[in-house]
Amino acid sequence: MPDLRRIALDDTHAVLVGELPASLVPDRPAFDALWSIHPAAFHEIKMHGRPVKTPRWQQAYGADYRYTGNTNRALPLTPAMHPWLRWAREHFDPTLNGLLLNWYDGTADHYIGKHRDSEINRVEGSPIVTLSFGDVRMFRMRPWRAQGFVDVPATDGSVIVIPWDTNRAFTHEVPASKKTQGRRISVTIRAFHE
Ligand SMILES: O=C(O)CCC(=O)C(=O)O
Repeated sequence: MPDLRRIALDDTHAVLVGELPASLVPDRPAFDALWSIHPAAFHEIKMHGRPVKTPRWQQAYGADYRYTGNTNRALPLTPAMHPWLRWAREHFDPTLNGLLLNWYDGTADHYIGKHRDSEINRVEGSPIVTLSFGDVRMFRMRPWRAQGFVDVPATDGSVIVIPWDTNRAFTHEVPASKKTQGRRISVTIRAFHE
């Protein structure tokens, strides 16, 4: 098990935070290569029945992901992605099988709004593992339908694990900020039924 810090959100819920081994953190050329494969178009979701383009690029790999009224059709994993999935399966849950990448361009104010991850077709009890590369951004946890928040810095090479029950009780988001004008890529890893 990697060294993980437990950040308590209330009496029973927490997120776990740690670091990827340095060998799995992309160096600058590898980061640029990963950045270059972001989709040309923004993924479309449905909000209140209307099509809305997500304010960041998103692409599923390995397993389709259905959320907010649409399906993100998966591409095959690239060679760079296999070691991340292998590592997450070994340390957190062997059923993890799908990646969703998010590309955030700080100069374009990219963000993800508060949400709980969809449970459609996900393996009950499995965690969401998020790897962060590039510029630091805040990963904000809020209690579902209550006030307050906890910010967890998502630094280059960090790992944030959201257990199943925490995703039910807390939303997460990555807000835009004038202070963060760089590029960030998140690799989010989930377990889906085949
Ligand atoms: O980019 C992140 O760290 C969060 C991504 C996220 O919340 C999601 O893919 O559901």
